[in-house]
Amino acid sequence: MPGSGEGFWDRLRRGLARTREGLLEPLRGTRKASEFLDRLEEVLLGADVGPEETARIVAGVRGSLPPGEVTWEGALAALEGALVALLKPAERELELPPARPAVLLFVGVNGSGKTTTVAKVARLLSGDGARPLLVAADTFRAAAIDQLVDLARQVGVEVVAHRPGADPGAVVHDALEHARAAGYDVVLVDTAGRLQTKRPLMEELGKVRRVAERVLGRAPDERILVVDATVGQNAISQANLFHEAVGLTGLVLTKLDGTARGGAVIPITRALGLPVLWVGTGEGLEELEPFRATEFVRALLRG
Ligand SMILES: Nc1nc2c(ncn2[C@@H]2O[C@H](COP(=O)(O)OP(=O)(O)OP(=O)(O)O)[C@@H](O)[C@H]2O)c(=O)[nH]1
Ligand SMILES: [Mg+2]
Repeated sequence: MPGSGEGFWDRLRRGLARTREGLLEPLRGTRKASEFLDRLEEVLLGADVGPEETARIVAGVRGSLPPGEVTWEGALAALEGALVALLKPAERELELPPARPAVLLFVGVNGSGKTTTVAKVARLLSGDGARPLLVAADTFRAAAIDQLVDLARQVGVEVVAHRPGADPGAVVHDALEHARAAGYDVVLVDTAGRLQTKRPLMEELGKVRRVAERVLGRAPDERILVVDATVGQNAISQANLFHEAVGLTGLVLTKLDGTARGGAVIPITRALGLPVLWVGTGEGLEELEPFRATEFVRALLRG
């Protein structure tokens, strides 16, 4: 199994390998600051960093490079500093509120990695000694329910599920009542990514949020958008729709291992003003890392 026995650092490094190669290979061998900056602009745009943030990074690097000849180490250190400065504000660790159960709602487009991420987060929370309960609120496909039930078994946590086609609001209602009565610490709600029925997805998600408000007297504590990093900057327009429906509080960026466009993390978090809680670096259930700007950038550049 890829990733087993590896630490956080190894998984992150491996997960970012494709982005790293795309970013650094074209820069190697540059001697002049001006040449480095020109090539840097090209590779950042190619890594889906976006024009605005690319300009910001290039300006940051220019400010800390001596004019004329540069060493590879000096150029790398300047780039590292500029990237960390940009990403630091996007760093936030999950903190569960004192109220029990805490509720985390996971949303996102079809195939972005929601169900897998729910299981990965449950695994992390169990490891920290919390008692998580999963909720199969993607009732549209039987396979979606089976997938969550199967992952829950692998992670060793409980799951509440209804029949396929059931009302997602009703599943969430039952799960929250059960979690409260049985003393669960945290409820993780997996939702549908696409509905081909008459029920529009955003309306349904809004309803799930309101059910939680009715049962708990507050909105789900986190409304987390799961974003597939391989779609790059397209994620920004998707995110706006989900933000309108549930009021997002954070992001998870998945499939960083499968893309050379990991640079999209920069425009995505900046455009949305949302923190990144975790990054997914593989299909394995242990392949989810908390997002820390310094380590992320070091793994990206130094591998
Ligand atoms: N390589 C890689 N694959 C991932 C990662 N996260 C999820 N996947 C894979 O992406 C595919 C879709 O994941 P799901 O968790 O089913 O996605 P979803 O958002 O629940 O999909 P729907 O319920 O159909 O909307 C699966 O094959 C996962 O194994 C990741 O970080 N890296
Ligand atoms: Mg799913």
